[in-house]
Amino acid sequence: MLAATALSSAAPSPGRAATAPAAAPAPRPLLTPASKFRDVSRGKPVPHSLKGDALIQARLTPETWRLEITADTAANPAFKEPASLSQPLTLAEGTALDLPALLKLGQQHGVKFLKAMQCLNIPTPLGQGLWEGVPLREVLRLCGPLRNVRRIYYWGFHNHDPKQLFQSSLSYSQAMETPPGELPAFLAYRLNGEPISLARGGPVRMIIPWAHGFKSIKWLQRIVVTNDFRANDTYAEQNNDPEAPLKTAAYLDELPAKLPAGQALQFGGLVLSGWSGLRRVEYALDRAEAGPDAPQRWLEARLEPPPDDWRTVLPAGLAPQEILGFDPKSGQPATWPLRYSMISWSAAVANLPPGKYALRARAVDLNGFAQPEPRPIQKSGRNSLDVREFEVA
Ligand SMILES: Nc1nc2c(c(=O)[nH]1)N[C@H]1C(S)=C(S)[C@@H](COP(=O)(O)O)O[C@H]1N2
Ligand SMILES: [Mo]
Repeated sequence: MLAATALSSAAPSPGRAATAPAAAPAPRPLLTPASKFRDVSRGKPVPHSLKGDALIQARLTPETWRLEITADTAANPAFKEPASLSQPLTLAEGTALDLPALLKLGQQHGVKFLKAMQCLNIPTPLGQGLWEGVPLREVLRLCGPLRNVRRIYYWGFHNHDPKQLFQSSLSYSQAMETPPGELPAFLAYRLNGEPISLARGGPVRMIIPWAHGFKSIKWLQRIVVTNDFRANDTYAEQNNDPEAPLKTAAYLDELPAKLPAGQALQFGGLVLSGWSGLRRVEYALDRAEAGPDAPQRWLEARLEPPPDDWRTVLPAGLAPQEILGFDPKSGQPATWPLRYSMISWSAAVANLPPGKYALRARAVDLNGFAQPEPRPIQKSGRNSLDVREFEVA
């Protein structure tokens, strides 16, 4: 372990400033431009590569988009009583929901919030957006009284090929009820103030605020209410926990492999506030020889504060008061970071003696659990500790 004097959280302290302090990493923009999200899309061809008539046939243009909502009536040993709904919305009967009708519903029931998109299986977040849409429960209400529904199944366009189906599900209660301060499951049609691009799953995609990306089905076209109590998620077939909520996790940016002696090391990354919230981010700097099992001295890093003026961050014309998770009076975020969103963190160390080092970072949640606790099973959401090795020469 290193001498305490070699370490400082935040900026190097004045008396021990490094001779050549490198600039602190600039915080990442809070909103990722739609085109800069990392893409996770199945399909051959991937739906967002379709063009012209193929796109129209796929009903993936704003004019042709339709959503069907039906009940699951196929014989099923898991049924106690088959589910039914009073008013199915179908293409055959010309009752399927179109985009103008969904947007109209949004004028009355629309929701907006910031959410990080994060894959259960990829170690870095895919992007963060301001998503807008209509709670799933309001869309289900269009179908009149539902009976014997225990789960909601949904999927998107998949080239009319059952083998390409990528589906997901929620319990009926998850769709209909929202605890205070929580965010509802919803059908999104805007991202960062713009219509959702085809690449991001538009015209309409499901967004499940508390979940990993696999619940947020893109190119949404079908909802089925069922009496089956089981999750049908395609992701469960690959040993993933289909009910896993977003994990609180810190991510460490790449570092230069070599650092001249006497220069301060500035570092940082992103931290995602998941299901269990975020208390702080910590880092530990050790001699590389010490190995991962050596006792580590964890020091607190600096978290990016909320912006002074949200109007410089949000799409034009949007007030923070309108966004879920913000205090409707003050326009300030009710928690920081906002639930299911990510911010930047940073720290610096000065005066490192020459040698090889290993830098680790972790998040500590609101229950006091340090990443990757309390659950070590990574197939319920990757949150293993990031390590970066470098040498001071
Ligand atoms: N229709 C459809 N929706 C999908 C997927 C898919 O392959 N097809 N991938 C899911 C997974 S696993 C993730 S992590 C997110 C990624 O969202 P993004 O591509 O907008 O970053 O989309 C989800 N929605
Ligand atoms: Mo994913």
